Amino acid sequence: MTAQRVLEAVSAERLHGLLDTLATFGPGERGGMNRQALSDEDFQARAWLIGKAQQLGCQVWSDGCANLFIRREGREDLPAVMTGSHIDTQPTGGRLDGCYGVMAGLECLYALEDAGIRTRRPIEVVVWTNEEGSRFSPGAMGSSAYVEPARLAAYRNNIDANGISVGQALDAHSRRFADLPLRAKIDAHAFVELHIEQGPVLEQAGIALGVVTGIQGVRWYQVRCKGVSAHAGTTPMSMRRDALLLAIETVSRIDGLADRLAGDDKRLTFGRWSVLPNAINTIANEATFSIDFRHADPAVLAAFDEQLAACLPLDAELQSLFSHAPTAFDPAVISVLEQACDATGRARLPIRSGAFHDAMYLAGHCPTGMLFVPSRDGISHNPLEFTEPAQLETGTRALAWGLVSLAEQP
Ligand code: HGY
Ligand code: MN
Ligand code: MN
Repeated sequence: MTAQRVLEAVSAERLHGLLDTLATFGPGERGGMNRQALSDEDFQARAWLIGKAQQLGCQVWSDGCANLFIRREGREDLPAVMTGSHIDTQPTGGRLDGCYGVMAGLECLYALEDAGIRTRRPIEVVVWTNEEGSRFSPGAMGSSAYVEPARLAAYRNNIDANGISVGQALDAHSRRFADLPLRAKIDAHAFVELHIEQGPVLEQAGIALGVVTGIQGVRWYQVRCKGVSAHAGTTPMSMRRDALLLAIETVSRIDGLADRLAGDDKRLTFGRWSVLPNAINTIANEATFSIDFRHADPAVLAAFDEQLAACLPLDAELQSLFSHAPTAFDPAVISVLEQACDATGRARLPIRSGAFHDAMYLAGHCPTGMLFVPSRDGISHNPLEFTEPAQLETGTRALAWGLVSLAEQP
């Protein structure tokens, strides 16, 4: 069967070579990655990837949000089967988050060439811009702008920590890749994203493949607590308004709210802080922190939204940075991906994603599904992020089978 031939044409050596080369662009500390969205390192990685794709005979497009579409034509001009993920990383990220899904997709195109197979439908490998949201908010920016282009205008005004706007970074991308044709949103037959689990479930179950049922919802906020800067040595405690102490008390109240609403399912993170003036001997007049809250139940997310403000000091500033509802993937795509896992001969497990992915937006555009491979010790967003090479190969083989099966559908 065609899908099986492509599965067997996947080359482990070529896959790991692609991952190793991609990892040379934007190396971070301790063997990890720091390839921020639309940075020079991101542009270098994109230039390399575009060159590989064009050598493979693929056409490459971009769009207003610098998403990259690597297209291998089919026998018929039908809506494509799309796969892909992101290549921007966390500041102290790993080599696989996002990158694995893009490289595995490219490897599937190589395997199709080696197998001499032209699928009925075109197949596209996509690089979605700024999925991590660590340089620019919101996360999953490229995929969200793709499915709803009207979002892009507002995104272009968002700025990074150095005051550079998304618009400036996107315009730099347009200049750097001026000869890439631009393409607006088109119909797609299906979208499949292969990704590392980034959690402990598959490893603890001893199972090599996850068929993802959906993604929990996410809320990102920023809170700014205000105080009065004053001398650390002379100001009696009773006369202080220390913004950082206010923030710490506020964090404790938000933690209590999340405990009440989510119990053991709580996923609450205060990951990004800034304290001003950030001087040893001056009382902070401003303490700003981020909130990342996740849950699978829309009612819990709504309750968090409603009750959050009551946790804050009256003069605190609260800003919503990003929000996405829980996502359920398409049953027909899930069924194909289950068969794809079975074609590898390895066990599979249904699993809900704790992390968000570009697939959460594509699910609103076309039938969508995801595949997971295990993460060692459940670690991700950390240079220690690791998946056994054989598991990366198995995931790629399942992806190949699934893509070809979908691309042969009428
Ligand atoms: O934050 C997330 O869930 C994703 O890994 N960017
Ligand atoms: Mn990711
Ligand atoms: Mn990530």
